[in-house]
Amino acid sequence: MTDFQSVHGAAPTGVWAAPGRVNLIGEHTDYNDGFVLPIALPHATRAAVRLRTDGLLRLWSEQGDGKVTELDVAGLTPGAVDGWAKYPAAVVWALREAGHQVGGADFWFDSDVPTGAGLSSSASLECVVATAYRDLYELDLDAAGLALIAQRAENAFVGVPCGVMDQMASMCCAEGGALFLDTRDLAQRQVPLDLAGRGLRLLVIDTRVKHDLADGAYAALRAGCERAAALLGLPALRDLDLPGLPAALDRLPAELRPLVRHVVTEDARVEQAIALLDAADLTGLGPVLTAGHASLRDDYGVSCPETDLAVAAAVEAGALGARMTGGGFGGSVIALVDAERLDGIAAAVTGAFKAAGYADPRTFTATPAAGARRLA
Ligand code: GAF
Repeated sequence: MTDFQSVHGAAPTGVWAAPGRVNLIGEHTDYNDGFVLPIALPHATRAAVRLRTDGLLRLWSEQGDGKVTELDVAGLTPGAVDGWAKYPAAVVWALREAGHQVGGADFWFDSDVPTGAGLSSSASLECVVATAYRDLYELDLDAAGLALIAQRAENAFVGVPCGVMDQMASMCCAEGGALFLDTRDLAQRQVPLDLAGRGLRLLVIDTRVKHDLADGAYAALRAGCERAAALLGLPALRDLDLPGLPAALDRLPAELRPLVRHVVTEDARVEQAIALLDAADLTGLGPVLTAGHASLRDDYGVSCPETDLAVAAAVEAGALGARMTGGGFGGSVIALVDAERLDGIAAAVTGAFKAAGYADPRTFTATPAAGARRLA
């Protein structure tokens, strides 16, 4: 492993970390002004940083190609930076675009957030840069403000029209809890999630089917939701509730109905999950997760054979519930399981993948970890 000093020739000023996430429930609701319920993963991107006075951004990653990427912050333009370096560059660009007087820096990155697994590795990279810059440049931005900068970076510089969930999760989650977030006004509540105390585990199954949100499918879904809201005369699909759903569906063209049904029922599932967690009924969460997966598969169309198989195999082997997490089109599945059944369920999923001729999934358990922070 290379360290900051050997890459950049001096000691860093500090070290920061920002985590990846899994979302418990509330998928494809964030760009509809709806509710989400993510936890931060123990997996994080770490950055050692030292500011520069010459306006250069010099970026090096343990997971990169062994070369320093050098960029002039004044010349940063959307679309002009390729590969992983576009994420840190995007955040510096977004900060400057928002009027913050920030310049260059030397960065050393190291991440154990799996990439392309739907676990928000890019948001963790954006958020660690945003947090380090906030501290080093003493910017007047709170965690939610930094999340909005990181989202703007991803939307306008990287070119992915994502909602704000991943950046808010990476910035605002707290150890031991899930983040109940209203994406309309960013009102948030930390909801205790003592899985271990209840003899439960959250199994994460990375199907290793790489998802790529920049490929257009995500943007098309988002556009479909916005068109449906406009046809219904609503600011966003968030403004439709379960009782109003049947009449609203009647007013929409057939191709938009399943999208709307997913978003409205998914917001209701988040509220159901919150009620269960508030009542300390963690096992009751299981069927809500599985219902969420069925909706993403049958109505929203963002699951894939591998995520469907992981969910089916986990539930058949005794999981209390399971669903894909994140944007979909591959990526990861979460399964809520009794601790003593964890190994058996992981083995059953791996066995089902083998039998289907799929690559071995990567499995690990997730405990709710802390959001972005300074380490040293
Ligand atoms: C991706 C996006 F980045 C999020 O904003 C969210 O829409 C999610 O997909 C689906 O819930 O992770």
